[in-house]
Amino acid sequence: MEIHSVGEELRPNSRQQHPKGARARILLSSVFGPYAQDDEFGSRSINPMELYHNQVTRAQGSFSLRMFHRSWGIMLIQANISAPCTVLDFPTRDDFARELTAHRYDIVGISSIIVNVSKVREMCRMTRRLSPHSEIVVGGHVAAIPGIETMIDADHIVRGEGVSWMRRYLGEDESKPIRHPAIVSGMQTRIMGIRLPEREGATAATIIPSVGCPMGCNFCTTSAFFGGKGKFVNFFETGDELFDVMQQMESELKVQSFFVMDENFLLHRERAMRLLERMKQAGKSWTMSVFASANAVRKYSMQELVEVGVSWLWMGLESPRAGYTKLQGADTRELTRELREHGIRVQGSTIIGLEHHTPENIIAEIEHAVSHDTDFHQFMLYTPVPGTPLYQQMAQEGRMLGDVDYADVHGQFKFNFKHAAISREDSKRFLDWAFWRDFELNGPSLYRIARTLLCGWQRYKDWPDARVRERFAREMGRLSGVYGSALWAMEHEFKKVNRRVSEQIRALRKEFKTESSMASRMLPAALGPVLLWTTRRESRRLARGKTYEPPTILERSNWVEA
Ligand code: B12
Ligand code: SF4
Repeated sequence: MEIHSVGEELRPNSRQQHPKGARARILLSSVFGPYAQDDEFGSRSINPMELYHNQVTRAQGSFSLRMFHRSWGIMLIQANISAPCTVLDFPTRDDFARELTAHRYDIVGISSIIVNVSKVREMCRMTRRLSPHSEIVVGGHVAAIPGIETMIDADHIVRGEGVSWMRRYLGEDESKPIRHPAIVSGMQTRIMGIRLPEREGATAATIIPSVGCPMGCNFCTTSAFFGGKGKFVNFFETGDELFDVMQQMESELKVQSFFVMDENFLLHRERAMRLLERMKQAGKSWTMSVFASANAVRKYSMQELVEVGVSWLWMGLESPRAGYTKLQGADTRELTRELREHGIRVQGSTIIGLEHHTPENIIAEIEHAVSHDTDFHQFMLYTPVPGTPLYQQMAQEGRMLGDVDYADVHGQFKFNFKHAAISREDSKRFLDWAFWRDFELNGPSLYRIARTLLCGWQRYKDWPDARVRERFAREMGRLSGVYGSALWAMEHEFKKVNRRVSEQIRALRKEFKTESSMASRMLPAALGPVLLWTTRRESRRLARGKTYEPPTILERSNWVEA
């Protein structure tokens, strides 16, 4: 068995090639579900396969935003090889077993992150039994676990970027340009007890310009996995390349909005500005959701951000006392306020349990975080993750707790290390309190994003640049009636539990009414009570323990039946 690390990948090695080359038949699978339950394979009910409900809106009950995201890493690999390939996303164990025996696969690739290592072990075991001739390749963040080679029975374990590794393994040209797969960013979206209809073009397309981040914060696993400080892997270097990919996705998926999966999109100003130039030339009124650090955001004027189409921004807030370079010189509270006034939804991210946190100061730090009044707020425990400089440091200092199951190292449970001042039990209490406090003070995120949209609309509805005007008008036209109805239901639901929030929601609803078209103004009277009913029904379901699972998806490419 071989472990391939980022460094090794750069050297072609003929011994690493599969004998069948690009004729090899490949199965690429994510780990099996169900996920939102406690089981012996490492599923945890508090760790569902959902972005928002897992780590952002989990305390918001039936107002929590629920949706699933595909496994983009294996989709990207599939799109960039010429071998016959099946992607099996979110299978059950039975689905995986069935697929292994239904076709003769030469290669079985398993994609996983660290929490799911027990599932990888089980999938390797199943593959050896049901498809003994297959070579097993394991990739993704799970490969960063020290001693992984003794924990799972795989032929290759790949650390770092997977497309170039797989191309080399199949004897294909590694240097060929990356072909971007058409990815609909989210699916089966659900809020207030209803599943939103999935119309073509209504959901953003995911664009993956790069993996890794050169900032190299000590706890950051994505940065470390793709080379660490000063390094990252760029798939699309220039604004022109990015524009072409986005244009292609626009026509394939009929979208005008994009979820840009780049750890620090705004850090690369030259690329973003060239993209803007091309958008202006072509009259594109695109919307973009991006991740960026505060210091990178500060490289742009608000007008530039709005013109590029940034409408949703995921930004680390951490703590003003943490001393991360990415925050230097940034007053994140002021920045958040300004962004929202320009119609940019902010998703803040705060770490609980930083080195300087103590039981005495943590409440004030959480209060500082929630006082940002972001549209969404992610809270995560400070977690030394294998492969990161922080993990190395903690291991050297003998502070890693030995008996923590990897399945519980997901940042939403308890510390996996010995904190100087906060106990393991208290770490969870403070984390849960942060989510609760944000919800209690700022209300449902759905209300907050409606408020930000309205701010943007009021500021930009008569803006000289037609692309910008059109973007806000599009969103307002599509959503104002729905938001008005949702606000009506929220206002009523909160009347008894939190009068202050209910009144704020009511004031916003009135404003929406004045800004909406006649049809949208009428909608809340009909749709509002329905939403109130579905919300209450959902609350009862959740209280009974209802959870949601992503659908199993199977996609074949370059396929000819054997
Ligand atoms: C989308 C996403 C999700 C989606 C799920 C996606 C899915 N279908 O599994 C959701 C939102 C549900 C999710 C949940 C969680 N996530 Co998540 N997620 C991401 C995110 C934002 C993007 C992943 C992505 O597509 N990246 C782009 C692709 C191209 O990169 P990639 O997946 O790494 O793939 C490349 C290589 O790794 C490699 N590769 C991958 N698979 C394979 C397979 C083979 C065979 C080979 C050869 C190579 C290979 O090749 C690819 C191309 O280079 C990343 C952050 C990030 N920037 O990557 C976090 C990330 C992967 N998630 C992470 C975590 C911790 C979680 C949660 C535990 C967090 C939590 N508490 O909420 C849960 C776990 C849920 C569960 N039960 O499993 C961590 C993983 C840390 C680690 N070291 O294991 C990351 C890195 C975020 C972070 N910085 O902490 N996540
Ligand atoms: S800026 Fe964000 S993505 Fe980049 S290294 Fe730091 S935490 Fe990771």
